[in-house]
Amino acid sequence: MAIINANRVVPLSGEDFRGQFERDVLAGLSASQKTLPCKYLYDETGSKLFEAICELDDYYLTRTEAKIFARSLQDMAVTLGDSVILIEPGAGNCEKAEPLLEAMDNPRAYFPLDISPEILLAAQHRIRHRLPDLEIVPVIGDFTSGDAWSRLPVSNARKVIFFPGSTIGNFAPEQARDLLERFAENLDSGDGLLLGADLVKDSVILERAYHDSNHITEAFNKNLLTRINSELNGDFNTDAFAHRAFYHSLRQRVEMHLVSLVEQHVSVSGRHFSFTEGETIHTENSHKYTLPGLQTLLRDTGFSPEKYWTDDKQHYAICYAHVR
Ligand code: AVI
Repeated sequence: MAIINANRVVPLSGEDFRGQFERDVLAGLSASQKTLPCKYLYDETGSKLFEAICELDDYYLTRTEAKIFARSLQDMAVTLGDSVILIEPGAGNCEKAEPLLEAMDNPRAYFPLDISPEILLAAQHRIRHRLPDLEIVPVIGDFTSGDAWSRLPVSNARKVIFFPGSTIGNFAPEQARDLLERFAENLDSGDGLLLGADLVKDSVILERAYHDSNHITEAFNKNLLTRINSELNGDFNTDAFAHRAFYHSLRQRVEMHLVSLVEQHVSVSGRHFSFTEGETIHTENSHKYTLPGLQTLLRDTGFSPEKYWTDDKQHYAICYAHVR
Protein backbone atom coordinates (compact mmCIF):
# COMPACT_ATOMS: atom_id res chain seq x y z
CA MET A 1 0.00 0.00 0.00
CA ALA A 2 1.31 3.44 -0.84
CA ILE A 3 2.15 5.92 1.83
CA ILE A 4 -0.49 8.63 1.95
CA ASN A 5 0.70 12.23 2.47
CA ALA A 6 4.22 11.28 1.41
CA ASN A 7 6.88 13.97 1.16
CA ARG A 8 4.94 16.84 2.56
CA VAL A 9 4.74 18.45 5.94
CA VAL A 10 1.60 17.38 7.75
CA PRO A 11 0.41 20.61 9.39
CA LEU A 12 -0.75 21.20 12.93
CA SER A 13 -4.38 21.84 13.66
CA GLY A 14 -4.89 25.29 15.28
CA GLU A 15 -3.60 24.31 18.71
CA ASP A 16 -3.20 27.12 21.20
CA PHE A 17 0.27 26.58 22.64
CA ARG A 18 0.37 29.88 24.52
CA GLY A 19 -3.00 29.20 26.15
CA GLN A 20 -1.88 25.74 27.21
CA PHE A 21 1.43 27.12 28.53
CA GLU A 22 -0.45 29.70 30.61
CA ARG A 23 -2.93 27.15 31.98
CA ASP A 24 -0.13 24.73 32.89
CA VAL A 25 2.01 27.41 34.57
CA LEU A 26 -0.87 28.88 36.59
CA ALA A 27 -2.03 25.42 37.69
CA GLY A 28 1.54 24.36 38.54
CA LEU A 29 2.25 27.46 40.63
CA SER A 30 -1.09 27.02 42.46
CA ALA A 31 -0.26 23.48 43.64
CA SER A 32 0.98 22.90 47.20
CA GLN A 33 4.27 21.58 45.79
CA LYS A 34 4.77 24.18 43.09
CA THR A 35 5.67 22.54 39.82
CA LEU A 36 6.25 23.42 36.16
CA PRO A 37 6.11 20.87 33.32
CA CYS A 38 9.61 20.18 32.02
CA LYS A 39 8.51 20.36 28.38
CA TYR A 40 8.46 24.16 28.75
CA LEU A 41 12.22 24.21 29.42
CA TYR A 42 12.73 24.05 25.65
CA ASP A 43 12.13 27.49 24.12
CA GLU A 44 14.83 28.70 21.73
CA THR A 45 17.24 29.64 24.54
CA GLY A 46 16.41 26.50 26.51
CA SER A 47 17.06 24.29 23.48
CA LYS A 48 20.44 25.96 22.93
CA LEU A 49 21.29 25.51 26.61
CA PHE A 50 20.29 21.85 26.40
CA GLU A 51 22.59 21.42 23.40
CA ALA A 52 25.39 22.97 25.50
CA ILE A 53 24.56 20.55 28.36
CA CYS A 54 24.99 17.63 25.95
CA GLU A 55 28.57 18.77 25.29
CA LEU A 56 29.51 18.92 28.98
CA ASP A 57 32.00 16.47 30.50
CA ASP A 58 29.73 16.18 33.54
CA TYR A 59 26.69 15.21 31.41
CA TYR A 60 27.73 11.68 30.43
CA LEU A 61 24.38 10.67 28.86
CA THR A 62 24.78 12.05 25.33
CA ARG A 63 28.33 10.94 24.74
CA THR A 64 27.70 7.50 26.29
CA GLU A 65 24.69 6.94 24.04
CA ALA A 66 26.69 8.17 21.03
CA LYS A 67 29.48 5.68 21.84
CA ILE A 68 27.00 2.81 22.02
CA PHE A 69 25.51 3.83 18.66
CA ALA A 70 28.95 4.17 17.08
CA ARG A 71 30.01 0.75 18.33
CA SER A 72 26.83 -1.16 17.49
CA LEU A 73 25.18 0.69 14.60
CA GLN A 74 25.51 -2.21 12.14
CA ASP A 75 24.16 -4.71 14.63
CA MET A 76 21.23 -2.39 15.41
CA ALA A 77 20.50 -1.90 11.71
CA VAL A 78 20.41 -5.68 11.17
CA THR A 79 18.16 -6.09 14.22
CA LEU A 80 15.73 -3.46 12.88
CA GLY A 81 15.46 -5.32 9.55
CA ASP A 82 15.05 -4.20 5.95
CA SER A 83 12.42 -1.97 4.28
CA VAL A 84 11.34 -0.49 7.57
CA ILE A 85 9.63 2.85 8.24
CA LEU A 86 11.49 4.64 11.02
CA ILE A 87 9.25 6.88 13.17
CA GLU A 88 10.96 9.27 15.57
CA PRO A 89 8.81 11.06 18.19
CA GLY A 90 10.45 14.32 19.37
CA ALA A 91 12.98 14.04 16.55
CA GLY A 92 14.40 17.59 16.87
CA ASN A 93 17.25 18.00 14.40
CA CYS A 94 17.11 14.26 13.52
CA GLU A 95 20.87 13.96 14.07
CA LYS A 96 20.66 10.58 15.78
CA ALA A 97 18.44 9.03 13.12
CA GLU A 98 20.64 10.03 10.20
CA PRO A 99 23.52 7.54 10.75
CA LEU A 100 21.00 4.86 11.68
CA LEU A 101 19.05 5.41 8.44
CA GLU A 102 22.32 5.24 6.53
CA ALA A 103 23.22 1.95 8.17
CA MET A 104 19.74 0.42 7.68
CA ASP A 105 19.01 -1.85 4.75
CA ASN A 106 16.78 0.01 2.28
CA PRO A 107 14.70 1.99 4.81
CA ARG A 108 11.19 2.49 3.40
CA ALA A 109 10.62 5.97 4.90
CA TYR A 110 11.40 8.24 7.84
CA PHE A 111 8.66 10.02 9.79
CA PRO A 112 10.17 12.54 12.24
CA LEU A 113 7.61 13.97 14.64
CA ASP A 114 8.25 17.26 16.45
CA ILE A 115 6.56 20.49 17.54
CA SER A 116 9.07 22.69 15.70
CA PRO A 117 8.46 22.89 11.91
CA GLU A 118 11.63 24.94 11.29
CA ILE A 119 13.95 22.34 12.84
CA LEU A 120 12.20 19.46 11.07
CA LEU A 121 12.30 21.13 7.67
CA ALA A 122 16.00 21.97 8.04
CA ALA A 123 16.67 18.35 9.02
CA GLN A 124 14.60 17.06 6.10
CA HIS A 125 16.66 19.19 3.73
CA ARG A 126 19.94 17.92 5.24
CA ILE A 127 18.96 14.21 5.22
CA ARG A 128 17.62 14.44 1.64
CA HIS A 129 21.05 15.53 0.60
CA ARG A 130 22.67 12.42 2.09
CA LEU A 131 19.87 9.95 1.38
CA PRO A 132 18.15 11.21 -1.79
CA ASP A 133 15.99 8.10 -2.26
CA LEU A 134 14.56 8.10 1.24
CA GLU A 135 10.96 9.21 1.67
CA ILE A 136 10.84 11.74 4.54
CA VAL A 137 7.55 12.95 5.99
CA PRO A 138 7.93 15.49 8.81
CA VAL A 139 4.89 15.48 11.08
CA ILE A 140 4.44 18.59 13.20
CA GLY A 141 2.88 17.92 16.59
CA ASP A 142 3.26 16.92 20.22
CA PHE A 143 4.01 13.19 20.34
CA THR A 144 2.44 12.89 23.79
CA SER A 145 -0.98 13.69 22.28
CA GLY A 146 -3.02 11.28 20.15
CA ASP A 147 -3.66 14.08 17.70
CA ALA A 148 -0.09 14.04 16.39
CA TRP A 149 -0.16 10.27 15.91
CA SER A 150 -3.43 10.44 13.98
CA ARG A 151 -1.64 12.65 11.44
CA LEU A 152 1.00 10.04 10.64
CA PRO A 153 0.82 8.75 7.08
CA VAL A 154 -0.78 5.32 6.73
CA SER A 155 1.29 2.43 5.43
CA ASN A 156 1.37 -1.34 5.80
CA ALA A 157 5.20 -1.48 5.83
CA ARG A 158 7.00 -2.67 8.98
CA LYS A 159 7.54 0.18 11.41
CA VAL A 160 10.09 0.89 14.13
CA ILE A 161 9.73 3.73 16.62
CA PHE A 162 13.08 5.31 17.45
CA PHE A 163 13.11 6.99 20.87
CA PRO A 164 16.70 7.78 21.90
CA GLY A 165 18.14 10.39 24.28
CA SER A 166 16.67 9.01 27.52
CA THR A 167 13.59 11.18 26.93
CA ILE A 168 11.59 8.33 28.49
CA GLY A 169 13.28 9.31 31.78
CA ASN A 170 11.45 12.65 31.83
CA PHE A 171 8.12 10.84 32.14
CA ALA A 172 6.80 9.68 35.51
CA PRO A 173 6.52 5.85 35.64
CA GLU A 174 2.74 5.90 34.90
CA GLN A 175 3.23 8.42 32.09
CA ALA A 176 6.09 6.35 30.66
CA ARG A 177 3.76 3.33 30.60
CA ASP A 178 1.02 5.40 28.92
CA LEU A 179 3.49 6.67 26.35
CA LEU A 180 4.85 3.21 25.49
CA GLU A 181 1.27 1.91 25.28
CA ARG A 182 0.55 4.74 22.85
CA PHE A 183 3.60 3.71 20.85
CA ALA A 184 2.39 0.09 20.81
CA GLU A 185 -1.11 1.21 19.69
CA ASN A 186 0.46 2.93 16.70
CA LEU A 187 2.42 -0.17 15.74
CA ASP A 188 1.42 -3.66 14.61
CA SER A 189 2.48 -7.01 15.94
CA GLY A 190 6.15 -7.59 15.03
CA ASP A 191 6.91 -3.87 14.65
CA GLY A 192 9.71 -2.54 16.82
CA LEU A 193 10.89 0.05 19.31
CA LEU A 194 14.49 1.20 19.70
CA LEU A 195 14.66 2.95 23.05
CA GLY A 196 17.52 4.77 24.80
CA ALA A 197 17.44 4.96 28.62
CA ASP A 198 19.78 6.16 31.32
CA LEU A 199 20.59 3.55 33.97
CA VAL A 200 20.73 3.71 37.77
CA LYS A 201 24.27 4.45 38.96
CA ASP A 202 26.34 6.11 41.68
CA SER A 203 24.49 9.22 42.91
CA VAL A 204 27.69 11.32 42.72
CA ILE A 205 27.87 10.77 38.94
CA LEU A 206 24.14 11.44 38.58
CA GLU A 207 24.13 14.63 40.62
CA ARG A 208 27.19 16.01 38.84
CA ALA A 209 25.41 15.51 35.52
CA TYR A 210 22.49 17.70 36.66
CA HIS A 211 24.48 20.19 38.72
CA ASP A 212 27.41 20.74 36.40
CA SER A 213 30.47 22.75 37.32
CA ASN A 214 29.93 25.07 34.33
CA HIS A 215 26.49 26.08 35.69
CA ILE A 216 24.83 25.45 32.31
CA THR A 217 22.09 23.29 33.86
CA GLU A 218 21.46 26.10 36.34
CA ALA A 219 20.97 28.53 33.42
CA PHE A 220 18.74 25.95 31.67
CA ASN A 221 16.56 25.59 34.76
CA LYS A 222 16.33 29.33 35.47
CA ASN A 223 15.53 30.08 31.82
CA LEU A 224 12.08 28.69 32.52
CA LEU A 225 11.43 31.68 34.78
CA THR A 226 12.80 34.07 32.15
CA ARG A 227 10.48 32.45 29.60
CA ILE A 228 7.49 32.90 31.91
CA ASN A 229 8.49 36.55 32.42
CA SER A 230 8.60 37.27 28.70
CA GLU A 231 5.72 35.11 27.45
CA LEU A 232 3.28 35.29 30.37
CA ASN A 233 4.00 38.74 31.73
CA GLY A 234 5.74 37.40 34.84
CA ASP A 235 8.02 39.24 37.22
CA PHE A 236 10.28 36.47 38.57
CA ASN A 237 13.64 37.73 39.82
CA THR A 238 15.86 34.86 38.66
CA ASP A 239 18.58 35.91 41.15
CA ALA A 240 16.17 35.20 43.97
CA PHE A 241 16.05 31.49 43.01
CA ALA A 242 18.78 28.84 43.15
CA HIS A 243 19.15 25.70 41.04
CA ARG A 244 18.96 22.41 42.96
CA ALA A 245 19.36 18.89 41.57
CA PHE A 246 19.54 15.71 43.65
CA TYR A 247 19.13 11.98 43.20
CA HIS A 248 16.11 10.44 44.96
CA SER A 249 17.28 6.84 45.29
CA LEU A 250 13.89 5.43 46.31
CA ARG A 251 12.18 6.96 43.28
CA GLN A 252 15.20 6.33 41.09
CA ARG A 253 15.16 9.81 39.68
CA VAL A 254 17.12 13.03 39.60
CA GLU A 255 14.84 15.89 40.63
CA MET A 256 15.46 19.42 39.47
CA HIS A 257 14.05 22.31 41.50
CA LEU A 258 14.26 26.11 41.74
CA VAL A 259 14.61 27.14 45.36
CA SER A 260 13.28 30.49 46.54
CA LEU A 261 16.17 32.17 48.40
CA VAL A 262 13.86 34.61 50.23
CA GLU A 263 10.22 35.06 51.10
CA GLN A 264 8.79 36.72 48.00
CA HIS A 265 5.72 37.42 45.87
CA VAL A 266 5.61 36.90 42.13
CA SER A 267 2.94 37.68 39.58
CA VAL A 268 2.26 35.81 36.35
CA SER A 269 -0.54 36.72 33.90
CA GLY A 270 -2.05 38.97 36.58
CA ARG A 271 -2.13 36.17 39.21
CA HIS A 272 -0.11 36.45 42.43
CA PHE A 273 1.97 33.68 44.00
CA SER A 274 3.78 33.71 47.35
CA PHE A 275 6.98 31.85 48.16
CA THR A 276 8.40 31.16 51.57
CA GLU A 277 12.19 31.10 51.95
CA GLY A 278 13.38 27.64 50.86
CA GLU A 279 10.15 26.75 49.03
CA THR A 280 10.80 25.07 45.68
CA ILE A 281 9.32 24.83 42.22
CA HIS A 282 9.81 21.27 40.97
CA THR A 283 10.81 21.63 37.33
CA GLU A 284 11.94 18.19 36.14
CA ASN A 285 12.29 14.52 36.97
CA SER A 286 14.83 12.40 35.16
CA HIS A 287 14.10 8.75 35.92
CA LYS A 288 16.85 6.17 35.84
CA TYR A 289 16.20 2.53 35.02
CA THR A 290 17.76 -0.80 35.88
CA LEU A 291 17.92 -3.28 33.00
CA PRO A 292 15.27 -5.52 34.66
CA GLY A 293 13.13 -2.40 35.30
CA LEU A 294 13.36 -1.46 31.65
CA GLN A 295 12.36 -4.97 30.61
CA THR A 296 9.36 -4.90 32.95
CA LEU A 297 8.26 -1.54 31.54
CA LEU A 298 8.47 -2.90 28.00
CA ARG A 299 6.68 -6.16 28.83
CA ASP A 300 3.91 -4.31 30.70
CA THR A 301 3.21 -2.11 27.68
CA GLY A 302 2.85 -4.77 25.00
CA PHE A 303 6.47 -5.23 23.91
CA SER A 304 8.86 -8.18 24.05
CA PRO A 305 12.40 -7.01 24.78
CA GLU A 306 14.77 -8.66 22.30
CA LYS A 307 18.19 -7.16 22.63
CA TYR A 308 20.06 -4.39 24.39
CA TRP A 309 23.37 -2.62 23.97
CA THR A 310 25.22 -0.86 26.80
CA ASP A 311 28.56 0.84 27.42
CA ASP A 312 31.33 -0.90 29.38
CA LYS A 313 30.31 0.76 32.65
CA GLN A 314 26.60 -0.03 32.10
CA HIS A 315 25.73 3.65 32.54
CA TYR A 316 23.29 3.72 29.64
CA ALA A 317 21.27 1.25 27.56
CA ILE A 318 19.71 1.14 24.13
CA CYS A 319 17.05 -1.53 23.94
CA TYR A 320 15.24 -3.13 21.00
CA ALA A 321 11.83 -4.63 21.63
CA HIS A 322 9.07 -5.81 19.29
CA VAL A 323 5.31 -5.55 19.68
CA ARG A 324 3.81 -8.86 20.79
C1 AVI B 1 16.09 15.59 27.68
N1 AVI B 1 16.37 14.84 28.92
C2 AVI B 1 16.64 13.45 28.62
C3 AVI B 1 17.41 15.46 29.76
C4 AVI B 1 17.63 14.60 31.02
O1 AVI B 1 18.76 14.20 31.25
O2 AVI B 1 16.66 14.31 31.72
C5 AVI B 1 17.03 16.88 30.17
C6 AVI B 1 18.02 17.51 31.11
N2 AVI B 1 17.72 18.11 32.23
C7 AVI B 1 18.80 18.58 32.81
N3 AVI B 1 19.84 18.22 32.09
C8 AVI B 1 19.37 17.56 31.00
